[in-house]
Amino acid sequence: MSWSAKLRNFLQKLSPSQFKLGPQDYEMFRTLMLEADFGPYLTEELLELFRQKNLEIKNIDEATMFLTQKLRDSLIPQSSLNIADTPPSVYLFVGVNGTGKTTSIAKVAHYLKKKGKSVLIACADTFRAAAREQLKIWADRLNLPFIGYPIGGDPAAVVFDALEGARSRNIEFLLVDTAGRQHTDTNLMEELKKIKRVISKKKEGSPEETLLVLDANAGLNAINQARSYHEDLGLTGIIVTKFDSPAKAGFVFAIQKELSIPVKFLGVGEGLEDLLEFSPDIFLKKFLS
Ligand SMILES: Nc1nc2c(ncn2[C@@H]2O[C@H](COP(=O)(O)OP(=O)(O)OP(=O)(O)O)[C@@H](O)[C@H]2O)c(=O)[nH]1
Ligand SMILES: [Mg+2]
Repeated sequence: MSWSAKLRNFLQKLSPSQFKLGPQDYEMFRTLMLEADFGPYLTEELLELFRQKNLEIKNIDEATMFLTQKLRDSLIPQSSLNIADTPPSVYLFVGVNGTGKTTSIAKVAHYLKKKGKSVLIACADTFRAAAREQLKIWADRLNLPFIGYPIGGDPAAVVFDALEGARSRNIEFLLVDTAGRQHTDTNLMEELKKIKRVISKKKEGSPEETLLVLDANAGLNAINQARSYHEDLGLTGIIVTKFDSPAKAGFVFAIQKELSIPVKFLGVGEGLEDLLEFSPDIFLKKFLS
């Protein structure tokens, strides 16, 4: 059952003529919101708002409208990609294993290419041969240049060379794939910090985007991932993948509330075209469907 259906179900139990929530109702309400992965902060804020508004809300439709508006207000509006004054703009894709980084790189490359931009794809995942192969296949399909090192190579060195390559060929966008890693793995997070440092040292102000890729199915753990990655790397944006699955990615509300990181794209499938620019309306529509 969708969250909004559950919400409606719950509200319907209340007497329509005397629309007023008691302490027990608030507890049920709290559970409902935590179930939607809103996280404790937003949940308490919404409850408080509802409490203040309680007497003014006369029926279920009004209650639903009130909540929908509050949810919309808590989302950061559409935010475009950061572009470097001097090309290339460097976009670093990071995240835990299997969230959809490599696929998202292919989609973003396709998105930029359609806008007539030149793109270089670099593989800074030197752990798995398959990772390099996977990205290379996408680059070939897109007919875009690719740079990758053999297994065991230094991922920071790939980035160094890729930046040189992009500059010498006047390429506007450099998209860098990285190996998946748990936010709790200190050594691997240090490696990512190093990759980022190498980029910043070689090109001031870069990377223009450090994008955390989050799986819509991650639940509240997504908030921990975002918090840790943001602390270590300073994120500029989030891509929520697998938004085509039944998962509603309610954690987006919590992340935006706590960390104020914009969501730049939604991944809605495995194909190149399955990428949507984020907008609160699109997100809410699916969320409330
Ligand atoms: N349905 C759906 N599947 C997706 C989406 N994005 C990625 N996938 C699938 O998720 C799986 C993992 O995607 P990858 O792009 O390989 O993930 P990754 O983050 O690069 O994985 P690692 O490099 O191993 O950490 C693949 O089967 C993708 O096709 C999406 O938006 N929707
Ligand atoms: Mg990958």
